[in-house]
Amino acid sequence: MLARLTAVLFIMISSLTVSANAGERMQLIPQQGLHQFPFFDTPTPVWNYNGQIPGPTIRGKVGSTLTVDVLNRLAEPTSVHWHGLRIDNAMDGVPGVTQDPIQPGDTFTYHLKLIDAGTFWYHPHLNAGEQLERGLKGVLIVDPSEKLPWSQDLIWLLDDWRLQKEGTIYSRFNTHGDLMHDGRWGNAVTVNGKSKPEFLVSPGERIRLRLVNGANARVFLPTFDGLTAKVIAVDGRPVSATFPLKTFYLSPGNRIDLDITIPVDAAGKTFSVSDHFTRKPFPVASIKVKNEKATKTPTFDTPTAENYIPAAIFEKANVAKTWDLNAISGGQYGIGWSLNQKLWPDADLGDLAIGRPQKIVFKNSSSRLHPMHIHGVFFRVLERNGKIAAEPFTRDTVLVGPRESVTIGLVPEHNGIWLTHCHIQSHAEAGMMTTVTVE
Ligand SMILES: [Cu+2]
Repeated sequence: MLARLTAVLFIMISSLTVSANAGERMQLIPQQGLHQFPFFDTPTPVWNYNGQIPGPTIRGKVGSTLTVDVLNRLAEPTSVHWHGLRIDNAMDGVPGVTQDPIQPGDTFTYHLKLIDAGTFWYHPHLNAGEQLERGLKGVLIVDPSEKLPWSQDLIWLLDDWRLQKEGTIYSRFNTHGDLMHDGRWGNAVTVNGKSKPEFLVSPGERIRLRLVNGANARVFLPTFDGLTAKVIAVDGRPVSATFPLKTFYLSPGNRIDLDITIPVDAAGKTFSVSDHFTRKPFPVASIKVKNEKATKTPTFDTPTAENYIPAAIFEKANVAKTWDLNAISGGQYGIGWSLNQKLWPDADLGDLAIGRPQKIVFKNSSSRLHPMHIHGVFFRVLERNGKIAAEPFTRDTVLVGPRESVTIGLVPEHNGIWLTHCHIQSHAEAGMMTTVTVE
């Protein structure tokens, strides 16, 4: 349906980001607004931050504290969660767990001490299926103390929308279909709010490309045709050894940072970036090389994590919690998504000892996808279906496939009550949430 409406607009984008400076105070205003999609003649009513889709890119320097005043101009309560940031529990943005909802007209001030340099993002954690889907999300970058001489630092916030012919967002959320399946998958994919944008580069450039999956439910499996993309960071932290991007399941919440050198002989070429997760691959964006003389390729080493949590420390670690993921009947929608047969807020909670290596097992007894996210910690995937998984990186969100069992290892460092949930918003709202208490 939408393909018919799609006029392929090539939009030249050099930078879509508006930044807050390190250590500064900024205001974030969730509000109603409009966004012009290329599929329609008139703008679509959305909810946004500061009048922009996506919300402003917030940048701060590692070690600094960012102060964000969130003034709620929506007609309903909201909150802001800073996905992946290890911050004070009270700043985590989860109503009912770490704070009260921010009522319409009220302001809540978040103080974010930035301890990890990397790619993060922010979004509401209340009525999240609807609030994210209507457009409330943005990227947060923590810059290292010394910047590397990348030619360009590109941010692609991947998203999808369920749009109707008349140019509006389909306004029924958590439908029977969403709940029975893998949540709300849209019919229009965007990068930074644009359809199939084209990014301009020069031959010889070395770019950092940060991919953020901000979709409610859609998993991306991005491929770069003709370019070598090296993964240098996952979920906001450097990998312990870089590797070429071949198959990385970028599930809702995940981020990957890529190191891409544009070949010096690529002048005039266009490289397509596609998604291969669904049966029918489709183009997401493209990288167009200017028809000009090659620039000198910057040479430098990207940082690697010095085995932040080596797999060996988990050999004797105990399993702190096993959660069985499955559908049960009940809850406010009739179909509940449960952790150990319990639906949030009547949840089976977890306890983790601070500073100690521990394991958690997510055992998916269902035939659906569950990208499981734990707030406030990074973890390492140790096993999938009982087989050793040697991922050379940590994460904060892991896709647990149908009937798959995933064992993770973690060393929690921050006290507090941290939400743990499926990042498919419909599943989370239908009960698939719990907490781990770290003390
Ligand atoms: Cu799920």
